[in-house]
Amino acid sequence: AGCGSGSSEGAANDQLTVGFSQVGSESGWRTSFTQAVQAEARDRGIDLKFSDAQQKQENQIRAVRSFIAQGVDAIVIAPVVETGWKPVLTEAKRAGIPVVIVDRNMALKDDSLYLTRVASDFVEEGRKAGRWLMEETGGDCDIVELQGTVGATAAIDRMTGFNEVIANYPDAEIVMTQTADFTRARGKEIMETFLRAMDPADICAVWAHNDEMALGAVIAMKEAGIDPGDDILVVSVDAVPDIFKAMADGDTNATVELSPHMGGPAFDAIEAHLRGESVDKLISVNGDLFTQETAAEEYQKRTAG
Ligand code: GYE
Repeated sequence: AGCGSGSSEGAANDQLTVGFSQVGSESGWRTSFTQAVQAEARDRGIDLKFSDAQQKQENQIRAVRSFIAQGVDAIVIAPVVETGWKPVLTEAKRAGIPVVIVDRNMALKDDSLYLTRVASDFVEEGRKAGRWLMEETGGDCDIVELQGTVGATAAIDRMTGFNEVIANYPDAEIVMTQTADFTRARGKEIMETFLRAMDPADICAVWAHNDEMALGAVIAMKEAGIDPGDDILVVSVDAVPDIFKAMADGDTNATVELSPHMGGPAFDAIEAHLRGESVDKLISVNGDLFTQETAAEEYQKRTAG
């Protein structure tokens, strides 16, 4: 609303301004998520103030304070890590600005500090990856793990879900684990250190908390003369287009989808709240596991147009 000379004062005043503090651009999934939120805002005529935190919480806190100072109508935060949010959310609350948490979570005792959270069940994503791997290997598998960002819900919970499943299999074990910060470059580096630290023939699978790190690990394995997807299985989370290409090529084996379309539900909640309606405290999105079987077809679908 509110464009052109014919627009009434009312229409211009109606336009919502929303501040969005995003984690960064560490992964393909993150980029899709940013683009999806921006497209959704555009479709609704929302004025979106976008801020990229480059994976640093202090940048996010600064951005949120600046949104408060600008008097935005609402703030959407995709937090880097879980802890440390209470002070700035209290400031937003005092200013009467609703906050929606998207994607990763915040550790908050007081749920009046936010309006709602839009997220997937990261524990379940970890379980799905674990179940697939246990089925594939008959529960006999020495696993190396590439963890996401330390302190981030997506890393903590995916690890929890996966470990919960493999705990039921005495011959399945995480033999090495390290954070690679959700990036491809770090995924490659850490995989290289794993391959140096043990005999690659003893590694059954790579479990990566996101596709991006899995893709980095694939490069490391190829450079070491290993056939990823075959000599060493690879399972990850996100379902970005690149991983479907890798699966179609036989380089990785399975991924759990995480929808990047969380902007719509977040804006719905903000709009409902501003109309005076009540909003649920959690809005869930869910995804399935995909394998090589449908990868070529999925890749086509997801990259067409
Ligand atoms: O899986 C990863 C991104 O928080 C769920 O962050 C998100 C994760 C996602 O960098 O690719």
